[in-house]
Amino acid sequence: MRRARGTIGAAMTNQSRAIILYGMPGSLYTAKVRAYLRKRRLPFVERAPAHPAFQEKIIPAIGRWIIPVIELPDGTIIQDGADILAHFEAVEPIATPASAVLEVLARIMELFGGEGLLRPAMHYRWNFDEEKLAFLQNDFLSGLAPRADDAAGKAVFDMASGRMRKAGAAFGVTAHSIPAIERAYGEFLALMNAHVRAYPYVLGGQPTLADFGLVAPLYPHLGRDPAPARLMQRTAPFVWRWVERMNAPLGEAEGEYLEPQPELFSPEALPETLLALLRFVAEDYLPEMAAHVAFTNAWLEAQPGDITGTNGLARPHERALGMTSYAWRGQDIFIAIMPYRLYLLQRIQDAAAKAGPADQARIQEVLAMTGLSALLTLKTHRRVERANALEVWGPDLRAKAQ
Ligand SMILES: N[C@@H](CCC(=O)N[C@@H](CS)C(=O)NCC(=O)O)C(=O)O
Repeated sequence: MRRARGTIGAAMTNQSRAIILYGMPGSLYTAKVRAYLRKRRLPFVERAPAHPAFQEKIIPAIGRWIIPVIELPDGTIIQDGADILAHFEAVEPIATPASAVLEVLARIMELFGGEGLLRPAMHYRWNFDEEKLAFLQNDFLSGLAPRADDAAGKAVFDMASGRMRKAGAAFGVTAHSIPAIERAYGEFLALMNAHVRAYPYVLGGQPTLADFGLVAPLYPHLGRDPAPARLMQRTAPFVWRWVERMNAPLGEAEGEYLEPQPELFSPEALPETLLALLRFVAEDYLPEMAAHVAFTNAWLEAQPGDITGTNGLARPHERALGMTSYAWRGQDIFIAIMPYRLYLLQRIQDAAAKAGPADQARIQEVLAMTGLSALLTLKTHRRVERANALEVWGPDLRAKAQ
């Protein structure tokens, strides 16, 4: 007994030196960070945002309610999935391929995963109430107000879920677009299923930014929520298993790939199943990024004063510039324009720009083969930067060029 108590005591001391992850089981961007910390075997404790320290310390530090947030043992606080991963990748990369060709592909799938799959994520989360409203309510309340009584809990859930239902509309989920969303997601699942049937991860034997981006919607919304989880198990069982694998430390969930796996694919020999996924991204998501860049450039043009270092909007925490429509799979859909997506797009372009000549040629070849060449040329007149855990505009690049 004494020994056991000692062990627990030691574990708790270790916990006080662990990273703290503020997040929720059903949160999309938390899933990216949690999977990364687990794969990397970094000790962490997950705290619900209902924890008093979130109110007392985190919100004042970052200025708004948002998850995921990590607090490092030295007190450093970081918000944003991509920035959290970048923090650890700067120490020693585990998810950023050494090959620039693969890095570009990883970052494309990271963008598509976290941002391009929001339509099916929001649709399958919020449009199956009969089957899952009780599940969602429990899930939300356990993160937001675990001690609330029924009436207070219902009020908290109604407010939070109302916000999220509105967000779905801002990503283009409407009665009109739902049939195409379901068809497109079905196509995606079939392609991803074929790929991970043969390989444990998107770029081969190791998880990269591609997998961490994709797990963001594919675990909490699409692989864990009742109705879409069954759809995934039934129609794409290898994707479901990949989701499970993404939540395990590296080495613990690859047993079915009997042969030793190459760390990552050779950029010269990319499997057809991967190229098919990239072609899907070109068809499904490239038009949305083109709409983002076109809208943003017109918006930047229309700004009267210097917006450098700010988001140019009335409130510093606003995350959308406005709404626009564009043609997606033969129908006009209406979407919010989010500078955060440009931030991730820039990272693809930066990875391509720093590549040597042979890699640049191969990057262009692969992107041309998959219909994604425009990803390298779609640029806004100002870069999106991050300051104080918010997206802000960098200097006007045209002014500098003149
Ligand atoms: N770019 C951010 C997005 C984070 C985000 O949107 N988090 C959601 C939960 S998954 C949230 O906190 N939403 C609260 C709100 O918008 O009020 C990241 O990657 O961390």
